[in-house]
Amino acid sequence: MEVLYRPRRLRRTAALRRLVRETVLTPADFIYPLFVVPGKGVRQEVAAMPGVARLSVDLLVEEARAAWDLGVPAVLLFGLPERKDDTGSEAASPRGPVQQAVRALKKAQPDLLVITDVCLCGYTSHGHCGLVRQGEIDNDATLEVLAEVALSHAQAGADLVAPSDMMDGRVGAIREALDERGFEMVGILSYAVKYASAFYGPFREAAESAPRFGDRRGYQMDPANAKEALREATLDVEEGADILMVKPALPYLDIIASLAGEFDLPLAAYQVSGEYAMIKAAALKGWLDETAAMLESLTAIKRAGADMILTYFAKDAARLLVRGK
Ligand code: PB1
Repeated sequence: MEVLYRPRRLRRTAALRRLVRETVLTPADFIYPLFVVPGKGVRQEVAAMPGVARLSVDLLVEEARAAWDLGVPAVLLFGLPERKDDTGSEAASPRGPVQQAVRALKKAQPDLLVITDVCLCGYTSHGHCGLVRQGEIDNDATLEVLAEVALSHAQAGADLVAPSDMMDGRVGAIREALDERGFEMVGILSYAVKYASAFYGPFREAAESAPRFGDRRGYQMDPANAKEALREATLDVEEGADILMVKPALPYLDIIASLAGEFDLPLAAYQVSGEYAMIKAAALKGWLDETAAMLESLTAIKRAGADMILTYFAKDAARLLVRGK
């Protein structure tokens, strides 16, 4: 039988495969999530996320600098406060761990992009992302608090704020507050399409942020819904988001592709803690090649249409891409 065309001609050697490769990862694609705690010299390993630790500001600056030196351009900060209360009042404190880390990072590494997570779940005693009134998450009351939190990050020097709460209207509320107080140049990386995912478990251990009652299905999206993602993203674009995010990533490549095709704003995807932990756990068991699985997952997320990827593998992946090991 005559072979009409031989696709294998372009797979014959590594050089040919590299020549025609359609998706290429670079360290500049990555945003490195970091957990900051009060104190000095503090490093608390997160059991469910091997290689990830909660760090005090001094050690966090070192970690961020190491990532920067490997070509990672940005970090995303999550704070664990000294104390939690029903209203998450520590979240907007200028002396909070995140606010202190922003100032320290900007001083130590001015060109590093510092992005801050804006939410209440790490600061509230009940662990929800918003204020709780009569057992319900009070959406509009939460907006005012989120705006104050975002302002405190902007005042500390954050380049972008990233609201991960999934309250309706939070992008508009934060945009208005930032503009009113002269921070019109601080951008919003919105967790526009964020699903009520089972893949956040390890993060909740790391951030001590699991909800004490109920769950997040009253504000995070139903994993079964795709069209709803377009509605959510459209709202955030109209409210002034500068970057859109889909989260989680690998279980939602269809959603990433859909938003990439529909919107012209930069698109982020978040490879969440459970995606990280799965690869780490299988590798520790000897069932998966960690490096290969990590790079394949990150390549898939970029191939689907993500312009940037939030990943706990950022430093490891950058080192592999730059040094080959
Ligand atoms: O890596 C992760 O799992 C991230 C989890 C994510 C952080 N933005 C949320 C997890 C959750 O819903 O508990 C935090 C929501 N503000």
